Amino acid sequence: MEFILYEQKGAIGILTINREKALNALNSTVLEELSTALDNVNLDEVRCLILTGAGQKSFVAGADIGEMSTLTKAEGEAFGKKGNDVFRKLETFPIPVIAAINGFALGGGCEISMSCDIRICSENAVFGQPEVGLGITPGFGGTQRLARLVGAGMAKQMIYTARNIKADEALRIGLVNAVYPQEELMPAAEKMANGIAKNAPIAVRNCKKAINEGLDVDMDQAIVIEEKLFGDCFETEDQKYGMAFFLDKNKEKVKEPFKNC
Ligand code: DAK
Repeated sequence: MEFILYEQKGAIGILTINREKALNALNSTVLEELSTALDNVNLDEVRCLILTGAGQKSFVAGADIGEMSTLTKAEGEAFGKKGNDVFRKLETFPIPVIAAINGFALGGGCEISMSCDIRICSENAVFGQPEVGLGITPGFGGTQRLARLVGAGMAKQMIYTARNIKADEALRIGLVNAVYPQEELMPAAEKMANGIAKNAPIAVRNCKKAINEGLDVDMDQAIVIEEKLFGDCFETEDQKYGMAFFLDKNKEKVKEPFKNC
């Protein structure tokens, strides 16, 4: 692939958007390759993904403005669909995805991070939705996901003013979970990913589904979704092993990795 790097490290996978010269801006090729890379993740082995950008300056500086500048209405819609499809693929990807935001996360960059389950960033990270300054609305889910994450008032302020915010403010408003010095970001992301990967995979996947699907419906329906996914964990090898391990009073016993079945 031209713009996507993928590395599997045991039970975690690291996807890197590798278009450093353009600050990892999302053009059509990046979006297509990202979609293919997600399709190729070995879900029998990989239990958590990390998404990051190449270099130390930018995670993703947005959709490619050069490519977008000449689009017709129909082409703009097609570009938007391509982006939305891949963002949705990330959001509904069966295993958790951590965005390790290593610099600029503007426009489509902020939006792609919001399609991930968890966001952590480096101290130099900058977030913003600058679209209204370019004459467009956030088109990759920004108006929807930002409001759900940080509340409508703060999302409206960020989107209407097109003002960028720094890492500390992103932390304060709950857009990211933690901020690290640049050199500590990937080790922290890998540590978190490995921590997730060691838990029962079916249960983790079901938690992701329950949280995502439950947030889209009212509480009565959400509880039914949770019940179903809770029930689905029973009779799995992982549930039997996890509970048997707890009930076994032999303190010398070492916990085996979960088998994902
Ligand atoms: N697109 C294309 N190239 C970009 C880019 C981008 N978004 N951001 C940076 N680059 C390129 C620059 O053009 C420059 O290329 P060369 O001149 O070296 O060839 C190179 O990356 C380095 O950038 P700078 O020289 O500008 O670096 P600085 O450190 O001076 O500034 C910056 C960094 C991040 C502050 C600046 O590059 C910047 O403001 N970039 C644009 C940020 C931005 O406005 N991003 C939002 C884009 S709008 C839609 C769906 C989604 C969207 C739209 C429609 N539909 C539903 C249709 C999404 C829209 C967006 O994301």
